[in-house]
Amino acid sequence: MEERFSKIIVKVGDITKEDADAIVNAANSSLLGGGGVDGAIHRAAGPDLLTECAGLGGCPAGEAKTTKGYRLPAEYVIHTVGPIWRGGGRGEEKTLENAYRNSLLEAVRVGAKTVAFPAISTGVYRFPPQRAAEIAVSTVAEFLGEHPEIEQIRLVCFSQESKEYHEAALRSLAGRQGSVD
Ligand code: AR6
Repeated sequence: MEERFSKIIVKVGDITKEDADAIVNAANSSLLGGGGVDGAIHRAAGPDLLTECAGLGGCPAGEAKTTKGYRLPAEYVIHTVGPIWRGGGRGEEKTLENAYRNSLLEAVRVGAKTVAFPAISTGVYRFPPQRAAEIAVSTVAEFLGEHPEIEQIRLVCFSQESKEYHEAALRSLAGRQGSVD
């Protein structure tokens, strides 16, 4: 398999436990905390994370901003905001792609070489999880092709079903690229 695909790890886990250089938070545009993975990250990082987030002035959907990781094993938290699914006709797919891509640009900017992502938008924001997994895998694979300095991207799924969607997307993409490269 091409090297960039072998840099993508798909696993089931709790992202707050990941010892990556940076973990990505599926936040909302206020960046002031919430439920789901956002709540878990704030609980594990401690209150200093909220204090730093409060000074960032929010974040539009598809963009990303970085803070320190405080009590987390990760050095940085990259906060991104995925799209709220409203049927697919409002640019949701492009916004999700932008959330992955801009998070990775933040990782490059701060020098993070290992980055862990949750399945952005697939919880409270209701993005269909199979399509979200395809976008996650294709966007991070493309980015790895452009940025060899990133050593590993972990797609940390919260269920076995989510893991299977990501694995299938990775197999399908690696198979397709393998036949043309
Ligand atoms: N580790 C990894 N994945 C997790 C964890 C965890 N500890 N906890 C949940 N997930 P969601 P969204 C999964 O709802 O859809 C917040 O309130 C979860 O199973 O956290 O982008 C924000 O403040 C799902 O697959 O994020 C926003 O208001 C994925 O993480 C809103 O939710 C994303 O689910 C963002 O919604």
